Amino acid sequence: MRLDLSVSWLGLTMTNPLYNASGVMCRSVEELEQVRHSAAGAVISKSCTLQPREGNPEPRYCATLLGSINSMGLPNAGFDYYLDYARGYPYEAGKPLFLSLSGMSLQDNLQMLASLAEQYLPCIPEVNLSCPNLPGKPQLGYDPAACLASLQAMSDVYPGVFGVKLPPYFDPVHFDQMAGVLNAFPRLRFVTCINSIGNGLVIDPERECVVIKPKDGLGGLGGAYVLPTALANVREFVRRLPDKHVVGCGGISSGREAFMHILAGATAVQIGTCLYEEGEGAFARILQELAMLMEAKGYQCLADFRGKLKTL
Ligand code: YRO
Repeated sequence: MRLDLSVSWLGLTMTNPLYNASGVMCRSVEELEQVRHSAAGAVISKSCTLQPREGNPEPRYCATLLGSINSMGLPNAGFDYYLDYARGYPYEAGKPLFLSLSGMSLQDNLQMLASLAEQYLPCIPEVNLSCPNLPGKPQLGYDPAACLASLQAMSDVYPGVFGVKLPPYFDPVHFDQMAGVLNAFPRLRFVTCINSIGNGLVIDPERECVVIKPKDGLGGLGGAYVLPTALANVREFVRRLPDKHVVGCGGISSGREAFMHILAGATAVQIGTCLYEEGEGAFARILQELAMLMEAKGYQCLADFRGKLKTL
């Protein structure tokens, strides 16, 4: 039986549904090239700002048995650096490039999108909505009215297809409100669920101490901690965004979790914590495990089970 793991979406083809989560193995050209030369089906760059940033003091990432916590503080080489990478990107090779944008203000996001728009580069923007809004306000992703206004402005300056990276939501009303906002933008063709679960606190009882330095130890959670939240967000947005794609991100460390995300309706899936811990060999391993699982179940392509999660 021949397996077809390919994904066709946004007018692009990926040989398989796996790629890196933005933030992991994608800050330097060297890292981006590691992902490009791996078994991954696409590449996404670290969220960038107009100016390069050093990010927060270290330690700013820590892995535990169940996942990871980070407060990186948006370390990145600056928009122009990733633009240069996109300019030289060998698009023909069939491994799409996504460029993650996370401006320090709406004005910055508009400037980056306008710049992208005039250059016709072979990459698709994923706007990180976990970006600072105004002091005293929550992150953009947790302020639907601000999202609506920002997406309107971004959609006005950028004439192409784009996506957004969403934080996790925990209330049906918030799913409904966000879906209402997102559905107002037809060129917003995909949403990636989820960013890390914000402001967790990992404690080392031996040292009686936090494990990362920024924010007195608070940071975004990833890995096994977040899998059920990620699956819920994928499934709930798939239900509410019938004309868009949902990319799954959160808690994938083997073929089984990749399978669960696709069963929940994900078109493609991103690997964060597991990639950070294991390196780019994770793509070939997880892909092989997904293929074995599909074979055992008699599925020949992803569409055979995508979104087919059963309820009781
Ligand atoms: O600290 C980060 O760079 C970071 N970590 C995450 O887990 N998700 C993110 O979106 C980011 C960048 C954005 C922000 C959290 C620093 C505002």
